[in-house]
Amino acid sequence: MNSDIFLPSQVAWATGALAGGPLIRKTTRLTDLPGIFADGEAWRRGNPQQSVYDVDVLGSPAGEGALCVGVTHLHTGNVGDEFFMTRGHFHARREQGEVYFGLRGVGLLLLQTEAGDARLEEVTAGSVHIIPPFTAHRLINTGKETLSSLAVWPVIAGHDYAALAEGFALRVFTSGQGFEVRHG
Ligand code: PAN
Ligand code: ZN
Repeated sequence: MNSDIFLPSQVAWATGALAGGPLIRKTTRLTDLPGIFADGEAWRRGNPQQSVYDVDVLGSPAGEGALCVGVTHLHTGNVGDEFFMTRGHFHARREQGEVYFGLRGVGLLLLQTEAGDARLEEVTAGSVHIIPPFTAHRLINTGKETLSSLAVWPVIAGHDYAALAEGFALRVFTSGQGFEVRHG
């Protein structure tokens, strides 16, 4: 009798598709991202209903010590010359870190300290990103396909979006076949 053995949830590494458990999906559309992109006119001209990214989260863990597992699917596209990106946030509990894993596509993980120092890490299938405590984070899709990234974070971390109302210190724009990083 194997009645004590449960089938766990599954992630398909090639696509980031999660299966085998209660899943909550949150879609963030262009209309949900006012003031995020540098070119406000281009943002207004875009289709407000266009999905920029979907986040699938497994289950609803609760309480100190519990971990959330989620996959972000950041679609390809741009607003003006700026690549699609997530809103980005600090954790409300600033001391809580997170781990991101690249699964599909190519892009950048923008990290920024509370002092405003920013840096970028390349995200590719198999990349591992340890987001330290006290560090804001945002994904940017610089590629031609959806960028999918698995994340694990403490449920108590919470999300503080307001602290970045002024935006991050770096922005990433299209440049020929590649990208260009600009300050401010
Ligand atoms: C991720 C992010 C996800 C969406 O699960 O929440 O990529 O980005 P925004 O929350 O900035 O819209 C995470 O970092 N959780 O803590
Ligand atoms: Zn986070």
